[in-house]
Amino acid sequence: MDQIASLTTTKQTKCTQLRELLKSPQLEFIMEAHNGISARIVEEAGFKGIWASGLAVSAQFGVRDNNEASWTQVVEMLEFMSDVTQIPILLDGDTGYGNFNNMRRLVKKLEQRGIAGVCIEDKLFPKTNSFINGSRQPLADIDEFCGKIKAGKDSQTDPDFSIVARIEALIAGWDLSEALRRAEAYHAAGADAILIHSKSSRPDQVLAFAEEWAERSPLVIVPTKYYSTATDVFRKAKISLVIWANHLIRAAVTSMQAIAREVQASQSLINIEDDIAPVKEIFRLQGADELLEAEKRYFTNGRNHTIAIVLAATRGQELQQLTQDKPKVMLPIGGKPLLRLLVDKFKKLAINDITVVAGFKAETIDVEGTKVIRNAEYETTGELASLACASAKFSDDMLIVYGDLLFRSYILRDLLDCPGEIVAVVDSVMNNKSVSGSPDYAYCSIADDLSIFGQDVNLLHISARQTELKNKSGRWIGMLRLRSQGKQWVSEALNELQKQPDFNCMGIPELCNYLIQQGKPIKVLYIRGNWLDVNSLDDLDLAFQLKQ
Ligand code: SPV
Ligand code: MG
Repeated sequence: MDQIASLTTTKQTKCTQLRELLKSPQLEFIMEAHNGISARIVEEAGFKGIWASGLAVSAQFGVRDNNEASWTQVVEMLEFMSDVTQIPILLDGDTGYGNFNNMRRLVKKLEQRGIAGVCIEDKLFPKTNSFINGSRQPLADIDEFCGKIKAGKDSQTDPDFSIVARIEALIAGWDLSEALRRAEAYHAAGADAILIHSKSSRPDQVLAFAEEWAERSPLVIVPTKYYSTATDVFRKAKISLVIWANHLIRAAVTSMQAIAREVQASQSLINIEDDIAPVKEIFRLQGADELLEAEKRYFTNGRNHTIAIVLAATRGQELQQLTQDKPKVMLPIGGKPLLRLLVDKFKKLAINDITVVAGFKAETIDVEGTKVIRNAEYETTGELASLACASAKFSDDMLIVYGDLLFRSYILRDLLDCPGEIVAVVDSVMNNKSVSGSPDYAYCSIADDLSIFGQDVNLLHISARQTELKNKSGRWIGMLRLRSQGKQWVSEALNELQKQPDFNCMGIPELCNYLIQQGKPIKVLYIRGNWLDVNSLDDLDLAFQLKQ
């Protein structure tokens, strides 16, 4: 039942939400915001609505609260505020920015920008903030102001858009009866609520008004000056809505002044860094995560958001002394670590989400633009265990690559273009001199016909050992590409293989063979040379040539 109720609430338009706040039998509160980020902060704090304060919006523009910012500039800002929040915004619309005609256009534009209501005050354009020489400010003619309210009400298309009429009589030095006379007239003209404003430091004026008004319509107050009044007093007086009108801009000013002074004086950031929001918090408030998610969905460059998992847990014992204090992926090739060269190849093709599974001397793996995951059991486990360590990173478009691999960029480009749920890159040049180490022979359904057009070839088996099978088609180079279904197959296979006693000895070839046995097709992309895996000192020299 509760669930149904909350579902209905979330479907309400912003106009309806504001109207319900005004009509709510309990005391409600809205909080000032003056731009997009402060609007989000108000919403996150749990407020049910936002007061787009004229004072605060002017102040954040650095101008006075005297209609110096044009109404369209205000509406522009409102659009930012409304776009990033789900709660209703009540605009402090000053005097309506002109006569009845301006009011008509204002209401129309506010509705178009998702604003739930507007509060207009019975002063003259251009207005001055009520707390500056309030008693010297002339009030609007009652009939003229009623015409503005009527014009606004007649212009709205959402029946729940609210117009709040703000009475400045008490501010301007008139008495309670004038305030009530005006309230009565504005109510009759169609105002959805009355805002009674006071600059007194005590609540007496508004309480007296509330008593006389006797809930004829919702009553709104702005206790900026009588802030020390206990909130329960407002509750008892049957006030509908309290506006905390300018406290976020004031908080921001205090904080910005203190930080600016400190940085200027100390010529350093060291004293303030811990006292201000981390940059990450700004990103969060801006909704950066949502954009990353959206990029995965929409920004495909013709393909999905490809991620790379680099297996780099082994030391590279064959390289002896060189890998005593670092794994071979960190060996410099022409001044750059091998892993850096690999990462650069990825980055060149906009593959920026790169996870390295490290093991031996993992702490020495320090390549900008990569995330390192550790396989703590690297000494007793193999490639599949390392791959399983990265399973949380698996995505619908991913590469699994050995960390000691170097190749010309076109190989990766062609792999990204190659169809198939799982694609293995196979070098059909059997006597490739630049390839050392124990080869992973690939046995494929069709030999490389050297055509420039892709052949439809399936992998039948990979073996590091010579097998009886004669029809070796080439060597798997240590690079796989998985799409969504392929990723699913690999995840399931890892789960199954983990149950087997020899899981810790298994490498990617065993995974491929298992998948093939399960009837999952692995497609083959043939290449002809132009790659190497670094296994020996000679390879390091060759790698230098391939690094470009
Ligand atoms: C505003 O927030 O701009 C207001 C309320 O009009 S007050 O400044 O308290 O008059
Ligand atoms: Mg104002």
